[in-house]
Amino acid sequence: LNNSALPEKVSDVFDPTRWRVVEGFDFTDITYHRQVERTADGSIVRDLPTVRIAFDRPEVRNAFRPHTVDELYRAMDHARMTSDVATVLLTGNGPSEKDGGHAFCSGGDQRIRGRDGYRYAEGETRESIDPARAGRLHILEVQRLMRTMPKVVVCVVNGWAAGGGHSLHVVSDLTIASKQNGKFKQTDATVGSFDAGYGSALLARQVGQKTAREIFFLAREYSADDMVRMGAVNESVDHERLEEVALEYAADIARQSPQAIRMLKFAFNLADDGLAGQQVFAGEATRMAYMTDEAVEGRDAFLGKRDPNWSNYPYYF
Ligand code: S0N
Repeated sequence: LNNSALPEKVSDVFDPTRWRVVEGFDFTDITYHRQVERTADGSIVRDLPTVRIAFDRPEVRNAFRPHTVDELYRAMDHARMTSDVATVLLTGNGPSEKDGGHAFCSGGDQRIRGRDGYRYAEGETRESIDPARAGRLHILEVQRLMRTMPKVVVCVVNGWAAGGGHSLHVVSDLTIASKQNGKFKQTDATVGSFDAGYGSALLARQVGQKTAREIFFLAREYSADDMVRMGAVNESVDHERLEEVALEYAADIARQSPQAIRMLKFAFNLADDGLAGQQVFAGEATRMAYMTDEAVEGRDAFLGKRDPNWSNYPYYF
């Protein structure tokens, strides 16, 4: 690989020697890196099967605006379609230069939330705004992509996970969090918003109904250790080791069968996702069925304009 340049150190727990910037994007609100193996002199030997997508607005505790969500979706979708990527780490850059605050993501940017449901950038008005780009609550599209992509999404909570940021960690497959700086607070109701989909219903699956209602209704602050006890976080990790441990998770995931991982992910989702979950699981099952001689016989019989011969394929194994 030619581009062996070390990327900028975007966070206090980011080790530039382990990553390269994914080329072809011009992101302003997020960063997108691919894990690499380097020689001692820094040359890249090969790509490894993990990507790191990070909110990059530490001055607002990594709150997302519509443009951030557009970028997040594009990076996630690129990771989805990169066949040798097994794991997506979703995290936040920083800490903030202004006050040193650590953040994973503080949810929707409240400064641009209009009363009409639109999100206004500075100088924009109801008349000038493009409704197709401004009004959508499309973080929910990112949630669905995280849920349906055939890769493991690990939230690496380096600081505040609040509001819509809290919901992103709930939707992810696994969460690890900084013992010292990971803080969880579901502030949706405080600012008059509510994630009445995955953000609340899945949380209740993870921690139980009473605890989920407490988290939303009281909007209190919880530590990484609290969240591990409740069952919503897999591991609380010393801050300086956070991304190292995330990469250990990714290395373990990469040792498993890709097909088994995605079938398991979709199986874990199936009951909660209803028919949409069944559709995703069934799509994989159909793809696998196409690889059998039996399915090939059905196709060949149709193309050969003859009746299929199923005699070699038992009804019971
Ligand atoms: C995260 C908190 C607890 C951190 O507190 P701390 O450390 O005391 O820092 P602050 O001084 O409060 O913040 C530092 C600077 O960052 C700005 N800032 C922080 N969060 C946001 C934000 N979300 N939007 C805009 N700015 C933010 C502060 O203003 C401050 O700036 P300066 O220094 O200039 O004053 C604390 O910051 C906090 O509580 N933040 C707000 C958390 C919140 O309420 N988020 C929104 C909750 N709602 C959603 O996320 C919507 C959910 C969602 O997206 C969604 C879900 C379903 C359907 C649709 C949607 C949708 O709306 O799209």
